Amino acid sequence: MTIDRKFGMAPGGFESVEKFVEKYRAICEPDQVFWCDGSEDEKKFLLQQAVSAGVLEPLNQDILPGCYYHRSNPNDVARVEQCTYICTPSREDAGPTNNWAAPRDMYEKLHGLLRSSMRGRTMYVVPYLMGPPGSPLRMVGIELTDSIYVVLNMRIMSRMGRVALEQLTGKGDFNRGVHCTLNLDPAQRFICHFPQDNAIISVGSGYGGNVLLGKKCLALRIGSSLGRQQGWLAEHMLLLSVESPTGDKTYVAAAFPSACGKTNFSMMIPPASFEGWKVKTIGDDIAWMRPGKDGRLWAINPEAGYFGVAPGTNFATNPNAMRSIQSDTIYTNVAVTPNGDVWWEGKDGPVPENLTDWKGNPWTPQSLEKAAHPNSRFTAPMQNNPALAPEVNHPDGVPISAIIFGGRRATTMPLVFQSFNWIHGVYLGATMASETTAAAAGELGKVRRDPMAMLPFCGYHMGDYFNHWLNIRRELNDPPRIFHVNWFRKGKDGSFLWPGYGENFRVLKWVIDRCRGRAPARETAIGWMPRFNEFDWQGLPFAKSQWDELMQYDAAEWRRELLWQEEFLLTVHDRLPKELIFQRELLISRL
Ligand code: OXD
Ligand code: MN
Repeated sequence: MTIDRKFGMAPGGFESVEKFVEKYRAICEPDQVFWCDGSEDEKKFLLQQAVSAGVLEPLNQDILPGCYYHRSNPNDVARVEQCTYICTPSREDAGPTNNWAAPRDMYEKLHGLLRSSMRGRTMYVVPYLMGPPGSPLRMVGIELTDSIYVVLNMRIMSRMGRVALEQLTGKGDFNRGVHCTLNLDPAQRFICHFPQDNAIISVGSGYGGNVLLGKKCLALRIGSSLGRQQGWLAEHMLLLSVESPTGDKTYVAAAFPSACGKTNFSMMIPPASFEGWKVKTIGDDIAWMRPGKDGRLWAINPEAGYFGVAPGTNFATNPNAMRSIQSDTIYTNVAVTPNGDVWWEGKDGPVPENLTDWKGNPWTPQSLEKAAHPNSRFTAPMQNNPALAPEVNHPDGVPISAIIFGGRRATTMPLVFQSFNWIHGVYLGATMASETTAAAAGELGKVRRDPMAMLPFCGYHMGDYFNHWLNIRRELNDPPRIFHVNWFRKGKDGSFLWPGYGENFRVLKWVIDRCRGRAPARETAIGWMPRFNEFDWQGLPFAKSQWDELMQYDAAEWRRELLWQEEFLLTVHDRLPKELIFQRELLISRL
């Protein structure tokens, strides 16, 4: 059967889309080409196909209407940074923190792997739009893929189908993405970016972050590179709005590394004692930001769904996420109950007596392995989120008042402090560090430098990236204030000093009050900090001694921290802006 669907209309740039599809059809030789239009009928059809091919299993439709389950290959469960390449013409432009290959060599190798790779398979043509229609920052991508799982996830994560083609310009200005599962041999797994061609080729994986090309590949790696050329920022940041009881709204962006709570923070519900305060989600993972004509920094969420980490998500930690994943959600690598419900470590309620684990094996509470993979995920449409901000569809986005950087640090970093100014804030972002998580393959819990949470996602030289941040300041009359937070500091007994989750609203409120000139602070060597009695404690008994431990900056720890920051800064030294070297000197002298 050949399903060869075209669109009745011919939007601008459509010819070049056809040319691109034809080029890779000739290389990959699929049995059929399926053009996705994003319609409801098409969704029904694709779901049926996915179920009959065994790619998806329907979950219990009474409990989880429209929800499906997918199990990935156990060798393919996370992003693979070691297989991710930035293929710029010169190695220096990719910088020392990225893997690099010469574009010509990499195209040759990938086209070799792609040759005849889709025989007996379907090539899906997935047009997708990142950003609201009509936004000056919007981008169109075309992803060619042989994975129906990818198509159905892209349908949730982006504005997919006809709407994307309608946003094409006559210049054929779209991202060219090719994904082929191959045979999932890790030795033939390559996630490659060609920023100069606005192109991505991903082979040998079926895992989200490696294959949903709109997300990490386009929105961050290619996006950051285009942003540098065009004067905007593509960042690994959540976006939220905070509405006060008097109705004023403040917009905040926050960069935390993967699996460090961006989704939770973006969907936070303030503690009951903060009557009248509302937090609304704009995005949970990626922000595109540009200086507006008014001199403020304006941000959009390019995505349309959430690809969130399931373990630890429950009605106490993130009620809005739980409500978002009750329908029309694809679950990947969680555990399944005998009646077709889903389960993961840290879900509400008692641990079930019997489960099928993420590998498809029977599981009981006595089992030694985890039932759900630590990086198991849900893919849910943003419309499901009861706290979705209406501004998410505004083409111009929202004006940002505060940027928050944060890492997962058991020591050294206090709960919150504010930078003295933009350059100092860029220094805080540039020297950020965090413990590694299951979102990427590799050792867990190891502290590594992750500047602005962008280490795995910056599509060019990190030194140039810091410079770009400094240059953006020149376009802003009213720049966002910059803060650093750490929800994960531990006491001497190894337990967390801060309750986190909804209680993080107290920190968020201090941040907003600082931006609005409503909160005093104490100047310290590392930045502006709240005093115990300046923090809003209504409804939370919290000991002053614990606060002191949480907010302490220890001279010996900071000496170590400085040397370690230096080690990272040396790796990008050839392009490190001098402003950051001076910031380091100032910090040393203050300490
Ligand atoms: C993600 C990640 O999936 O950062 O968002 O790994
Ligand atoms: Mn992320």
